Amino acid sequence: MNTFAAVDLGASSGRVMVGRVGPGSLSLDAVNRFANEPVRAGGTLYWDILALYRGVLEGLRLAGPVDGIGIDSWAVDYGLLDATGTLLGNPVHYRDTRTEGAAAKVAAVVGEDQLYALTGLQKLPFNTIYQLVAAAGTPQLEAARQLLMIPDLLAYWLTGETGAEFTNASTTQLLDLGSGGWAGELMTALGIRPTLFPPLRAPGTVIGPVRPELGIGTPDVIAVGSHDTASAVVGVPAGGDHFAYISCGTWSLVGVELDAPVLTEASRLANFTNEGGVDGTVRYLRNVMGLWPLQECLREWGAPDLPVLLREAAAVPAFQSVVDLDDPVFLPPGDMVARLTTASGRSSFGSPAAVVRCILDSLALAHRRAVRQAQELSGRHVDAVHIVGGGARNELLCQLTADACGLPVLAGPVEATALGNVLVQARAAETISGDLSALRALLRETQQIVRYEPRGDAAAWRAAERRLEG
Ligand code: LFR
Repeated sequence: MNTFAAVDLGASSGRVMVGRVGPGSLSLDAVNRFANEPVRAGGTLYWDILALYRGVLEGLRLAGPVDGIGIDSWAVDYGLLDATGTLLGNPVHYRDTRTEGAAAKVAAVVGEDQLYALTGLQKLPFNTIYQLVAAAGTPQLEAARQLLMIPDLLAYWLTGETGAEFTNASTTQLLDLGSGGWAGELMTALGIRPTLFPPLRAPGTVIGPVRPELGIGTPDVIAVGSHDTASAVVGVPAGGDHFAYISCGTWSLVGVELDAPVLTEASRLANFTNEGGVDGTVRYLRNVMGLWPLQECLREWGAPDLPVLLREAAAVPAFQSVVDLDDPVFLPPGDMVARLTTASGRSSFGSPAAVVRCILDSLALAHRRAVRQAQELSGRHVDAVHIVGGGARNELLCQLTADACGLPVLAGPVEATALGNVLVQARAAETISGDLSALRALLRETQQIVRYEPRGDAAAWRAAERRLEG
């Protein structure tokens, strides 16, 4: 039996978990949970990276002796280091509006179809490529000598080693899908210095031992699927290939796992992405707005009791209002109830429960659309939908998603990301062995999964979808 610490940073909270792994056994305990509270200063929205690092260090201290440490976080964001390796300012939050207009600047240099053929990525306004184009010419970027993605930055502080973990690097839209290396020519054409980017490292490689002066021992930091969604997909307890997954938290990442990318024009227009996964897999998926609108409403309402609100929402009649959650109008923080009200075409919702019902009906519809499109565009037929992450706890959402998709939903584990992180470390340390299907078999043996059968009225969901499209 070996022990591994998983550092998992999400957009609203971070945690350090300890996984105990042996052949046929896998358990996970949280040793530290901490809020991730972005800060707006001087008009820019930043991540509070030092508060996150403090939470990580405290968690690693509480974890005690471990056989490895793996770090994952949300994607696309980065810190810049100067020539001495010092962080140049706080990393900017991907929801900051600085990227407005950047996509047009990129499109003027490289066509959107060419960019898709090269990188396979969906166009999200906050991809690293657009953030760097938006930051062009700033003294900070001029002074930068290295760019480290968030998990790589934390690994650098822990070990002194720099590098770019592959799955997360694939979300920058600066990776060449064909060669699997950095897209140097693309960078140069856009005025982005290729020398900023450190060499790539594959999930499962040892980054280096923790520096002794940190006082937490000297376990190895091991590269995992450092994009949280890459680790979450490892943590999907599916048997076989015919499944769709929804990694559901702040975002819903909805898709299928493939061996090769889908680069058709239809795929590009549907904004499906081909992110790099663990073991050479492709995360073929679409970003759906997820629980973010609900999280923002809860913040606005002063954090009411969610289980009570969800029970009330379950009693609200379905489809009173549906909105298109894919609309970028919902991306930034603040005023979420007002934005939902405008989008719904109503003068008011009348109650928080009605707002919540609107969000969950709309999210289930968005899940339905993405699961269908993933199958049509990839040719992969699915016969079940796995929901992992915090959303797996939301019974109403799981049931509505089963109803909307007309497929069974298998919900759990909630901590799929940390489990995926731990499993990749355990395999690298040779505590366990096998391919992704062997890792998933271990998850099925050890983790609780709740099954929701589709109920009711397929015609009502079709009608709701048409209402949204019309
Ligand atoms: C989920 C996630 C998504 C990515 C978004 C922004 O936490 O990593 O996969 O598109 O956050 O980084």
